[in-house]
Amino acid sequence: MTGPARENYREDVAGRANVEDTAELKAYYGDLERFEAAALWTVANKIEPWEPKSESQPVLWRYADLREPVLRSVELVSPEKAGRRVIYLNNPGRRDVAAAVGWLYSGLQVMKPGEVASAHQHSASALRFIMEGKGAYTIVDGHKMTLGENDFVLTPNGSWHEHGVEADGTHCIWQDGLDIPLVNALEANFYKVHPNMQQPVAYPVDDSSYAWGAPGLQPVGHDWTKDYSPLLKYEWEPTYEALTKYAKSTDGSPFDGVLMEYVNPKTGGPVMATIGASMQLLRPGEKTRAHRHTGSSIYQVAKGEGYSIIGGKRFDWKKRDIFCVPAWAFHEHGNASKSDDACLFCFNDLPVMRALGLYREEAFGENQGHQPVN
Ligand code: GTQ
Repeated sequence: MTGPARENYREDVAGRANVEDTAELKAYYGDLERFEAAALWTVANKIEPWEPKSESQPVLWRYADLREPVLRSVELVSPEKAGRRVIYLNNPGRRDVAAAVGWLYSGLQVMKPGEVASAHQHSASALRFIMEGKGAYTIVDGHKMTLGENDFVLTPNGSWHEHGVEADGTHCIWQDGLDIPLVNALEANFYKVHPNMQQPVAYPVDDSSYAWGAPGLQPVGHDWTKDYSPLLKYEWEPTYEALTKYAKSTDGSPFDGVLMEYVNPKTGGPVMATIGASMQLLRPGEKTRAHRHTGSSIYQVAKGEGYSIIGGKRFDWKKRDIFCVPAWAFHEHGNASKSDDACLFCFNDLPVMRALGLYREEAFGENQGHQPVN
């Protein structure tokens, strides 16, 4: 028989596949192949690992490395030609699906004053986290939002959205986060360009935050009929204030410090069906314990400096750096400063894990028995 040797993933553990290759079996596998079929026992141990095995590597993307190349793209391509001028984060283990980690995509988008990107919609859900610049805005289904540093904005799946920078603004850079790889894996991705390339602003600017952004209060008689969150922009100042106030009343999580999730005020649940987001505060000198969980996360340092140990590797970070935590990788965080707090913005696919009944979590040193016993 010609062709590449067929792989046979054997394990010498009771209950696992362990069939030796014989000439007769090899011929049999060849016969099956002709009918687009194969013997499960040759791949069972691979497709049913004892525990999740992420293809993704832990990566730190330093802003000091990326800022210049991102700005250089402004001279090299126009948003008209590029569609969107974005430099995306390409995890070495996930280049085939353009993921930053797991099934999540992320990129740095840059626009100069007066530029606008064309309005579009897609089945992927998206968010932005503003890194630098003045005058950035996003329009989502007619709701225009002005954006400043560390503001977080949603562009839910199916919504018409576009981004721009006002003529009197400065160069703006923000992080995009999308579930493009997931939606492509599910083979459910559609894309449309707006028929007029741009959409009209249909409501007072920042109306979404004015109506829905007050903590603990909701507008009465406001008929919100869309299935996505009516709050589309989460500003930095109230977020930081909420964290510092919460820090006065809690020891925080041993794994995450003082952690708050951004929520859809209508449901109290995650900001989008497939993407969750949070901001966490590490107190001066705080070091967390290590844990791991299913689901992938991408962090951006919103404030301060420190380090994270991810899958046994140490990454030292400072403001605007981005790093990822692959599924089921142990991770812990530390604030390097003895006097200032540090804040980490995070987005993740935990809502998918939870909705599908796949969420699992484990503290370091408390192995719950996923390993082979012999
Ligand atoms: O603006 O919706 O970085 O569709 C990649 C794909 C941003 C967007 C990206 C996108 C967007």
